[in-house]
Amino acid sequence: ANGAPTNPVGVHSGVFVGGWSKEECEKAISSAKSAGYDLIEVNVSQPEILDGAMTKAVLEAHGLQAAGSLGLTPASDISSDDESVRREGKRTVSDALKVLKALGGTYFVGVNYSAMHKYARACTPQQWQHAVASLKELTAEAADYGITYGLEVVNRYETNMLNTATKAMEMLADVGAGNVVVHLDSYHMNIEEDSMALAVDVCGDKLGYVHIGESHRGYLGTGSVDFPALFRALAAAGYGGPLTFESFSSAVVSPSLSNTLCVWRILWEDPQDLASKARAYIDVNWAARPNTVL
Ligand code: FUD
Repeated sequence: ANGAPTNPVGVHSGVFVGGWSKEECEKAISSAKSAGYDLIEVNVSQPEILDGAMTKAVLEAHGLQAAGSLGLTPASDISSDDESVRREGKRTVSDALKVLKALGGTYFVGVNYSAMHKYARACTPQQWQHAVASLKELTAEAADYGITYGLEVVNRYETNMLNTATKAMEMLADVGAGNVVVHLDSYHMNIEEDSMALAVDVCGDKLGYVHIGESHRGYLGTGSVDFPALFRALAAAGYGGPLTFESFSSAVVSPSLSNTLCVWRILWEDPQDLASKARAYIDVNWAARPNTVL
C-alpha cells in the first residue's frame, strides 16, 4: 500500500508573511510548524535586511529546516549583457548564500539564473553563456557552504531562459557542477510542459527540489493541476527531496514578490487554514496516487 511521502514537506514563507522582521519570522516559522511542515522556504531576495542568526535561533526553537529562494531583478540579472548588472547580481546571490548558510539552509532555489520578469525577447546565445559563467562561480561558492543550487523552471512570463525541464537539463550540463539541480514547480509545469510525468522523467536524479502549487496558486485541489500524475511520477523516480507548498494571495503582500508574480487576486485570506489543508492534501493524494503509468 502507498503511504504518505517520506520527503521533507515544506511551505513558502509567502503563505504567512510578506517580510522578515523578527515578528514576521516567528509568525511564519511557528505557523509552518503548527500546520505540520518540516521545512520553511525563506525568501532571501533582500539578504542585506535578513538576520541569519536570529532566523537560525527561531528555526531551532521550533525544530524546522529551511531553504532559501529568490527571483533576481533586471538590475541584478546574472545573465545580462551588461557586466555591471551581472556583478550586482553575483553580489546579491553571494550575499543570499551567506545568509542562507548563517541560518542553516542547504537548498538555494528560485529564479537564480536570470531576472524573474517578462523579457521582451527570446534568450540569446550570449545571455545563456553569461548565465553559465555566472553560475559556475556561484555554484562553487554554494558548494563551499554545503548548499545545493536549484534552478527553478518557470513560465515564459517570468524568464526567457528555463521554461522547461529539458532546458534546465541543458543548463546543468553546461554549468557542470555537482551541486546544481533542477527545481520544478507544478504551477509552471502546468503552463509549459507536455506532461507532469515527462518533465519529471527528463530530470532523472538531477531533480532536487519541487514546488507544489495549484494552477491559480490558491488552495490545492481547487484548480487544474494533475497532482496524482505528478506524485506518481515523483514516487516512480524515487524523488527524495523537498516538496514545498507555494501559494500567493493579495491577503499577504510582499513588496519584493507580489507585483512581480502578478498576485492580484484574493485566493485565500486565512494562511493557517490554507497551509493545514495543503499539508493534508499532499499526504492524502500522495498515498492515493495511481501506481500504473498510463
Ligand atoms: C515564481 C515562483 C517562486 C519564486 C520564489 C522566490 O513564480 O514560482 O518559486 O521563485 O517565490 O522566493
